[in-house]
Amino acid sequence: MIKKVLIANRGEIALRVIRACKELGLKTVAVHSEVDAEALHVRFADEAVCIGPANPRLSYLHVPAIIAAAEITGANAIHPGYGFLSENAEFAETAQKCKLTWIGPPPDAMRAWGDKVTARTNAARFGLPMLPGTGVLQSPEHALSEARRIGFPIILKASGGGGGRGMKIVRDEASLTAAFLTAREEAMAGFKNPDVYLERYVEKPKHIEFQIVADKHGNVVIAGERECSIQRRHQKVLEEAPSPSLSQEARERMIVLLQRAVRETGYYSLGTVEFLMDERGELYFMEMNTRVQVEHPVTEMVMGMDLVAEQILIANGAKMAIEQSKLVARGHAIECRINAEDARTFAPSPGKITEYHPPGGVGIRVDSGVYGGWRVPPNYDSLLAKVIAHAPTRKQAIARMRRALDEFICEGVKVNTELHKRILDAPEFQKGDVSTRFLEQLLGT
Ligand code: MV4
Repeated sequence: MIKKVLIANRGEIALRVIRACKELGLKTVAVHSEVDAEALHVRFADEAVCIGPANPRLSYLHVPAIIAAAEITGANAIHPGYGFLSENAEFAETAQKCKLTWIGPPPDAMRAWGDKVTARTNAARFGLPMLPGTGVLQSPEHALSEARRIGFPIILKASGGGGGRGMKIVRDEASLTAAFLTAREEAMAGFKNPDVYLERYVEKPKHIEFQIVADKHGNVVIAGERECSIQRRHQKVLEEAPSPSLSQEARERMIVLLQRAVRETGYYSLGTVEFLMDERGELYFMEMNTRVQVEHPVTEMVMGMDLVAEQILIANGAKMAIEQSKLVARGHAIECRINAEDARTFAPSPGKITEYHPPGGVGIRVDSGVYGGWRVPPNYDSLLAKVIAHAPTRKQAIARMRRALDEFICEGVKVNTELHKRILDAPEFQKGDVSTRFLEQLLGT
């Protein structure tokens, strides 16, 4: 039985996990780097252990230090949050060997979905809709014959990549060989795996992802989908649930397919299946993320569930109480990621927060890891807080978010609240018809 959870993360997600643990009556252990000694997750955990210097390789990514911290404090479970070690199957396996309950999926499943070529094979086997594409490309000649079969433009992707890393768009035969060879080299350098594959390229896709919740007893629910098209350089900026672009018929069809696929694989814990939607409204499998996502609160708000609590209970072997038929989105939720960054250059803006006043009021939730007087360190990503607005309709959720952003006070560091207001005010956004190109169009870049 899980009694004490070590949270191998920092910032708002560490706090989010601590909150779930407290409500479940579990003790919590925070780990932190030297520059995070005064961070909020350290203050709110029952115990805290300093695991190394600011450099994440020597602290939040340093497996022996994290395992030792669990040992010293008597923690018997590990929650990895998102980022850092959350999708590292070796870390999950090491934790299990050390008799720590891994609050996540089976390590073998993490490994299989983490390899994008294997993931494609699995998704196709379960009957998920796929873009025309290939397995591992063996040579420039192989790449060329496959690209001709599929038709240009194509996109080369690294099997070890994901989340937009290691991709190359190729528009004609003449550029393919060079692109293939460079892609292999970059994949080897970046992911220690030279394998690349190709897919038909979709010019102006939408990004829609489905939330999986599955227990160890074969119970699987799909907690609807999120619209995540508003992003910059593969960093999501604003997400919503449900997606304004998905018909109820398409949603129901995908839920049936995913439920069967997840049940057949024996996958458990949380998971997110990412799809591209093309200009014709067709969905295609992209990748599966085997962790809790930054944007999970929009699903929680519309579904009225605590995904992190479910994840912990599932790791503990509990049978899920939720039924698919009861999971109908109630209203609409929008999340704005508040980053410490320069409005013009998007460069990180670390420093001391001199004044901090998060919004509140009906239908507003703020998940944040900061407070007034705290110094935002320059060593980690720039996410300070997530503002989530929940309302009966999308239009009301937009108005509520606009009001909340007007209340948001954060002085001392630069924040991106004005960017969010521009998005909310854009007619295309208000129509609910935005692609992954929306933000570059809005910014004129
Ligand atoms: C694509 C694509 C177009 N066609 N695949 C980027 C993240 C990774 N999960 C997949 N990505 C893409 N794959 C094909 N065949 C365009 C993207 C893409 C993208 C996808 C989702 C959200 C934002 C994106 C931004 C640029 C490119």
